[in-house]
Amino acid sequence: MLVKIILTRPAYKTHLITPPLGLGYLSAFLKKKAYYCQIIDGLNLNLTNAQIVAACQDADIVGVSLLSSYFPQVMNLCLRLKKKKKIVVVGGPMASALPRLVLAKTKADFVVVGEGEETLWQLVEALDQERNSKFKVQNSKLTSLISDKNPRRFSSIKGLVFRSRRGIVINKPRPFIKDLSKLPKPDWAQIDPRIYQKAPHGGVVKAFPVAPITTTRGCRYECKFCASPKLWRRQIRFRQPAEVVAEIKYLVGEFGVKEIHFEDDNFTMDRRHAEAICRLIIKNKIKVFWALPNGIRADKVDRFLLALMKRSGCYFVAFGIESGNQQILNNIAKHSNLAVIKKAVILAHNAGLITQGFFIFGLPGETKDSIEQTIKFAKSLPLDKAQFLLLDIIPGSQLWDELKFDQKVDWGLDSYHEVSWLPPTIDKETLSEAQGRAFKSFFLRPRQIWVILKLFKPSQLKFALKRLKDFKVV
Ligand code: B12
Ligand code: SF4
Repeated sequence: MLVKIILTRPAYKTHLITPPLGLGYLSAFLKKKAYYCQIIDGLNLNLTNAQIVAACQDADIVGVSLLSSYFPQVMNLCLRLKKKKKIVVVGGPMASALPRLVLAKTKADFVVVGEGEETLWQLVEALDQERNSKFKVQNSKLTSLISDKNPRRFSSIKGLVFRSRRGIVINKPRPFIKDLSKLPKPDWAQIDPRIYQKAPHGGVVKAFPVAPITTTRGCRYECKFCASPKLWRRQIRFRQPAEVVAEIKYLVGEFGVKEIHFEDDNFTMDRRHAEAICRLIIKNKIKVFWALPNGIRADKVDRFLLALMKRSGCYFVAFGIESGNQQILNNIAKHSNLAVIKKAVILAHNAGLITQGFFIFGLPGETKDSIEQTIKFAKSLPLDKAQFLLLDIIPGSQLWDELKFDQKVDWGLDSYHEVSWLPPTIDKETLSEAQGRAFKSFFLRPRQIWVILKLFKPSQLKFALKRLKDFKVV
């Protein structure tokens, strides 16, 4: 009997809605293994959890993707799905960082830690086999098995976490997929870039539709506020540049994609990798704009690479700068320095790229003075855009562990807009008002107003206004 898998994520308050690449990869992998898989993107379709549950009526297994900023919505969705006796699997960065907590709070049957493709597939196979062994002829729904599941069938699946009669079982971690070429390209038909709102990552776009792509998995660095080091164990794997460019070609040809957003942790981590992709885009004469809205490290660019990026269609690059105070950069193990950052932003600006800087207030060691230094530093750079966020202690980050945040977290807080932890060096009022003040100080300058008017398309103005309100600029 056919196993029907639905992959989903709930709606939550955000101004960023992009095709869920992770779900696209999972769906493609399951389909390659001949399973029926459907993606219901509750966020893009703006569905209530009740509507998602109704749409999952015929599903045997429901997989839910989880980032920490929408944990309350995921808890609610999973509890509803469990009421309908679905087999529920939760995966994604937060599930990987806190599997026990996620299993307990969501009442899901399984949590998948890390890369999901192989683990989810093996789980589906195991569930299917379990059913076949128990219900040879008649029946029926996989769901009836779960209360009585045979732990041995699941204990060999690396990366899986589940409940058995003896308590929570955490299987061995799954080694990373060495060769990313083995993965089929995401199931683009189900996360069709054409049906996504005009509110992509980074806010700025030159042309729609926009498709997100990753060309690597992981990052070698160890910044304390970031989840990547724990998620990817500081290892990085690269896709073949030719395969990346073939995917871009496919997206342009089949889906009319006009712009690509590389969502790697650091697209330029390895110069040769980035360079090869640029050269292949040029060689294949692919007419596409591209951007780096997720931010790259400032020490990973040079004049020649930036010029090549521009020639191949890049028009926008964001830098993870974090602070204008060197001691704070040291405190968070950023391994970066202000002079290098300044040089990189100037080079990118001179190469004709639109530049954005990401800054975080409230990092360890933050004071009233360091906030002023950061604002001053941001304004001293030829940045077109800047984002000033309040530190969010995210599951999987070193800060989360150091501060023992499990016991302090308030899942209801608005991620990056509300103070979630207060460094002893600053008071809450100063920190809370810093974000709005920094945005105003940065953007309410004639050059920046002009830049914003130029950057946003009329069709995007609704989203731009929403963002300005979120960031307390207007
Ligand atoms: C694009 C992106 C976004 C996009 C879209 C996210 C999306 N769901 O598609 C947007 C801009 C919305 C976004 C927002 C945020 N992001 Co973000 N984002 C990314 C980014 C750059 C790429 C994501 C991606 O497509 N990866 C590629 C795919 C293949 O990987 P994946 O999605 O992780 O999926 C794999 C596994 O996680 C797993 N998996 C995922 N879902 C499921 C579901 C099931 C059922 C199973 C079994 C497995 C599974 O299997 C997949 C395939 O291997 C990552 C960094 C990165 N390079 O991964 C950060 C990252 C995911 N973001 C992160 C954060 C923190 C955020 C925020 C949620 C902030 C917050 N406080 O939590 C904000 C939200 C702000 C807001 N209010 O909206 C963290 C997540 C940490 C965490 N503990 O949750 C990351 C890892 C960055 C980092 N290094 O710290 N983000
Ligand atoms: S912030 Fe960037 S450089 Fe630092 S660990 Fe995370 S992904 Fe790597």
